[in-house]
Amino acid sequence: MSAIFDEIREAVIDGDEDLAIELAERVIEEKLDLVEAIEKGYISGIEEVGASWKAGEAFLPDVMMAADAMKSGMSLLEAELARTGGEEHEDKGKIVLGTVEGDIHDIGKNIVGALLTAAGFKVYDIGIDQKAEDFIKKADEVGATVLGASSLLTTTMRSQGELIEYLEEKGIRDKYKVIIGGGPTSKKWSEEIKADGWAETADEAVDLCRELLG
Ligand code: B12
Repeated sequence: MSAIFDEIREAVIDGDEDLAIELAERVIEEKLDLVEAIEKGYISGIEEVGASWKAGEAFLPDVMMAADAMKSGMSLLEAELARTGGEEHEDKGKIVLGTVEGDIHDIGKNIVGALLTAAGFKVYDIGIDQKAEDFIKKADEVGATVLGASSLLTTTMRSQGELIEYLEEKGIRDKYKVIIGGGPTSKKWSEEIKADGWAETADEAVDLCRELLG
């Protein structure tokens, strides 16, 4: 069974989108563990590519192709997770998740979304480059009480603080729990901007939401 997870990992590393999709379809068809496929296949692959880039061994197009392969494959598994896991735990809580304004990185956010969905939360992903207003608009529309903001750039981190300032200005800070994450963020930063929580990894993000919504 683990052979297919290795194949997924390799497909992501090679940036082979068609294969990444085909393998996701096989995982669903063969009723394999969806979370295991995400973690041991797609996440493991993209981590490897990220490390290669950091070490100067991969180029930007390689990273983009790998990200696209991961995204396409994972989107099928996420839909399946929502279909099979969503209903029985639908009372666990609603979370709006997005990448802040000016930032287009979404790999980490997508992983967080996938694991939260797998844990039984209802996740509304508003995508990349999102303003404070966009988070709140979606939360109001669906009745979500947690806002999750991702940032991967030191230049866009401040938008996480601006989201909280916006809530304060509108007098609705108490309506929501704001959690943040992403490469350059830290517990110290989350305390500085008065966020309700920070997580270093997607697993920790799940624990955090359990604490906040439990
Ligand atoms: C992939 C990547 C890209 C891809 C993005 C593809 C995509 N669809 O996301 C592409 C090639 C498009 C890209 C573009 C750019 N990038 Co880039 N990119 C990366 C890279 C290699 C990996 C990031 C990543 O996906 N990591 C893997 C994921 C799993 O980790 P993660 O995001 O941190 O998420 C985890 C946790 O942080 C947490 N988490 C994440 N979000 C959230 C949210 C919540 C609520 C919670 C609780 C937790 C949480 O859980 C996740 C899972 O465990 C990093 C380098 C690196 N090694 O980090 C650079 C990096 C982030 N990029 C960088 C830069 C500079 C750029 C560009 C500006 C480059 C350019 N000159 O054009 C542009 C940005 C354009 C923009 N406006 O956003 C810099 C940022 C430097 C800085 N200090 O600000 C980095 C650090 C590279 C470097 N060393 O210089 N990039």
